[in-house]
Amino acid sequence: MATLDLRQQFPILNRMVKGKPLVYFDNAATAQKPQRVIDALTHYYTHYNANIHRGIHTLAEEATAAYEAARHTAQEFIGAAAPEEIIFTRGTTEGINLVAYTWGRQNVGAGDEIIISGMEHHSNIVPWQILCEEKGAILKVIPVNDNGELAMDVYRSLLSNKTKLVSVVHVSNSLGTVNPVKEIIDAAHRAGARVLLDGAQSAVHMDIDVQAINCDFFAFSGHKVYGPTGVGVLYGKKELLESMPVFQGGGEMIKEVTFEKTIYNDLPYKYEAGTPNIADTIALKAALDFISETGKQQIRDHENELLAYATAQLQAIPGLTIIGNAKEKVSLVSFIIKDIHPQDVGVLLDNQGIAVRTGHHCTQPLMARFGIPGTIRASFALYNQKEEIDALVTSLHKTIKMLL
Ligand code: C6P
Repeated sequence: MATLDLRQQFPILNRMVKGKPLVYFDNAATAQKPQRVIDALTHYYTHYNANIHRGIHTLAEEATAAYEAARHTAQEFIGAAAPEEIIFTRGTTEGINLVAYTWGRQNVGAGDEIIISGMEHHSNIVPWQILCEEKGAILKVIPVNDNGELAMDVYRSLLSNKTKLVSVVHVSNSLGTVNPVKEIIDAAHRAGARVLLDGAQSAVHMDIDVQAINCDFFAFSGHKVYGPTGVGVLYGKKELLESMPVFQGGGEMIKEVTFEKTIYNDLPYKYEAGTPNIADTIALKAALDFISETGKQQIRDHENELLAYATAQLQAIPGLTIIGNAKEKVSLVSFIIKDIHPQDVGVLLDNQGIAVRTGHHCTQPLMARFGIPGTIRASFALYNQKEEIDALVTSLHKTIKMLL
């Protein structure tokens, strides 16, 4: 893959940090934006800023058309059957909460069970805890083995006719593990449960086909797929979305309001109350087009190469331990170095212009499972290069000398 050509499309990668060229390895937190995404935002505000679905004037029609075009692109990007199955949200967190507050309230009762996994992000733990507390339901957790993989035999034994929902992360943000979601979904369906996939980390790295894997819900965030912050997608099977109660009330989600009764709008507008994030949704389309045009397989090949290279280089550093050695991983390496605090490493790397994330990565139970407060996480994107991994390794050697 011509990474140099691709890199040039990301203006931020030209900047210096602390007098050094920026090495951006915090892509799992948020990815950088190609010029065309930045341009889509400016173009909207410069030429056709208007509220959507309401006005009959030219600007409103142009904005509505661009917003709905983004829905079609998102539909194609994840292989949904219909545009009505795409609900625009603020991000993965809001998508999961939407399902917990609507489908969850309607379908989970006292004594029912929800299964999550030991490697969930807090946003796929807390909404279910809130629901379980409210309803008297029980939260069950699939354990994680020493390699950072799910204990699938235990998972199967947790499933029963009490299981109402299995909500698991597709790709772990802290370990990089790719979970066997088809197997998880098929087993859950056999037990009569629904499945939500947290796609926050998978959407950018993997080919997503929600119909082929047959998940019931899939949530992802725009900002991790080279798009803007503040916009995300919740996919739901049409018959489920149709049968669920509404989430927020307000404009746009209604057909008719009287003081006696409100008739709700059709999908997908039923779940999009108020003026949505029009500009960022339009720019999300530019990001998804960018990924599709670049080619997911090409991106994956390049990222796999970076992962293999980084794993080998990092493993060779004395005292460094990689946390998460699953057979199937995306391009992300989490590690600790003896008993050095990850934050100290992060600060010293930043002094060399290298951006990594340190800490618990919003997965405190997972860190507890490994008996550590946190890790240093280097996560790679399509624009990263082997030379940058070399820079990381050199800086780590310097850092270790200073701290040990
Ligand atoms: N993980 C990370 O550095 P939002 O904040 O709604 O866009 O995404 C939440 C979220 C949910 N699930 C997973 C697996 C995630 O990785 C994230 C976001 C970032 O790992 C920020 S904590």
